Amino acid sequence: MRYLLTGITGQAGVEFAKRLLPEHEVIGMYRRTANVSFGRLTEAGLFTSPNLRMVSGDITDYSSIDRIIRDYRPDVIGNLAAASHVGDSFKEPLANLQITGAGCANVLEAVRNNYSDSYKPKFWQMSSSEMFGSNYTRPVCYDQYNSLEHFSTDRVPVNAEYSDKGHYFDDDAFQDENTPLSANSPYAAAKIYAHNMTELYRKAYGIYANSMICFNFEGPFRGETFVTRKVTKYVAELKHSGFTIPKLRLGNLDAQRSWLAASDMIEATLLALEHPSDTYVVSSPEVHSIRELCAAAFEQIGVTDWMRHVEIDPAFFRPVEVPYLRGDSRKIAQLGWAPKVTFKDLVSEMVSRDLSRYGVK
Ligand code: G4F
Repeated sequence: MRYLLTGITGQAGVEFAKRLLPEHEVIGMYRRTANVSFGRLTEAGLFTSPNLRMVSGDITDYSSIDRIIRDYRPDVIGNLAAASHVGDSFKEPLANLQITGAGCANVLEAVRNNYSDSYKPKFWQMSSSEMFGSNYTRPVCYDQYNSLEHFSTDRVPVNAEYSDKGHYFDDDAFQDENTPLSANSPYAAAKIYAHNMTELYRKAYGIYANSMICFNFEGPFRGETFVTRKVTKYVAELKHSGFTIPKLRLGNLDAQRSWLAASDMIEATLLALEHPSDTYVVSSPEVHSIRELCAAAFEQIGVTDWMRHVEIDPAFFRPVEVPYLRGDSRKIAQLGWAPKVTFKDLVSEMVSRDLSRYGVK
């Protein structure tokens, strides 16, 4: 099989390449810039793989995608390209519209224009749980679970007391494929557009187009400005420095996410491609706050009073936050998928990799 991956240089691109390259050909689309970085691919030992062909193209440029599809005729096309930092999207909202939103439409349109009786590639869009914004679904009929109501965390008072479980929400509040979408960032608004176009191209043009609504997926190749990697890298640097570096500056510690291992997200995406085209939520069942993330990461270097090393910096608060994400992945689970990596093991793997990057045993 020949896969075309847009956004090959990002975390998802490298993780997909790692999984696919031993058996498949991968065409990796990257944007040619003065300082383009293949650091992740090189560190993962993939850059020299004979099955990897890097081609330059720009997600905002329809013609380059059309050319790549015509030249290489990939069997499967994954759109991983996005300006994926949610906080940054508030600073450059229009760039997000072009890259994250219109970029997906460019790929879909190129697929449509190349589709024929003899060429029917499969497409998937990396959609995001950020698209749910403040919305969640709750069962209102507890014993049957067949009566559901949609809520918004906007209704939660700002100074609401947290429950003794460490969070405000009931354990049965969740997001699934039927939870209404509502953007809390320019990034999410662009992702909603891309998701809608994916479903539309499936319905209107009969194109095979999956929308994978992925919750936060993490791993050692996560970018350093995302909160998991920011914490695990700091922890490694702290140990390396002999506990002498300045405090770690973080924003909202109470946001909660269903952190998922990138490897589990990949298995779900590849499994979905074996089935009729559809939309799936892909999430870990575990929900943890940033506080719990810090506790787990610092514990690995023997620090329990981690707050001593952290300073709250308002610069990292977002104008609008997504406070609570807990995915219900029953639909993809029915196809036989289940996440394998626990939150604890995920954080542990990320800290270990950062410790080894600093040469700390
Ligand atoms: O790590 P984050 O920046 O990820 P976020 O915003 O949840 O988005 C990630 O997951 C999405 C899927 O749900 C993807 F679509 C998206 O592309 C990206 O991969 O922030 C996680 C949480 C937020 O609530 C944020 O406010 O951590 C909070 N946070 C607290 N301090 C911080 C920080 N986030 C960052 N990046 N940096 C901080 O210092």
